[in-house]
Amino acid sequence: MAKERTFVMIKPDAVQRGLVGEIIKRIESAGLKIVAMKFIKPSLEQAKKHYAIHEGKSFYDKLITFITSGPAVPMVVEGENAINRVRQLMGKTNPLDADVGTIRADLAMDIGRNLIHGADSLENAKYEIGIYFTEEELVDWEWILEQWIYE
Ligand code: IDP
Ligand code: MG
Repeated sequence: MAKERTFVMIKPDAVQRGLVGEIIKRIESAGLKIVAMKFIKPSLEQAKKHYAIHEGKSFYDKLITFITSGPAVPMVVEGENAINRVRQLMGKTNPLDADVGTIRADLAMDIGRNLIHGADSLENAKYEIGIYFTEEELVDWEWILEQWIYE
């Protein structure tokens, strides 16, 4: 096991629907440590960098319009296998394919309104963190509850 940092973004649909607290609650309750968080309207430049790997795909233009349409909550979270842990909490991309108990299955209806982004690899996590946060914005703090989360 390895402690990792991953990039998460609570998307504009979740903000509009008042689900920010619910989603953060699931992340916190799982035992992940928040090391950075912001409430911002992603710029076109940020969105294009973030979703560069999807450029040219059929859903790309709508995705960029959606992500830049309203406030979102980018976050950096840390924990053992944080990348896979967050992907597990999110569920599959299409809410219809996601397992019950995941954020997308429990709270979403549509692949284009699936509430949350989570990086899918260490390399992409580093890249995405760099789009939304400076090194100084990653908060170094001691979480005393950690001894009750990890053996
Ligand atoms: P992920 O968010 O589960 O990692 P990706 O394949 O990386 O899924 O796609 C990025 C985002 O693009 C998805 O979360 C979703 O919002 C959107 N998206 C992906 N595929 C489709 C599609 O077929 N139609 C509409 N939107 C899509
Ligand atoms: Mg992805």
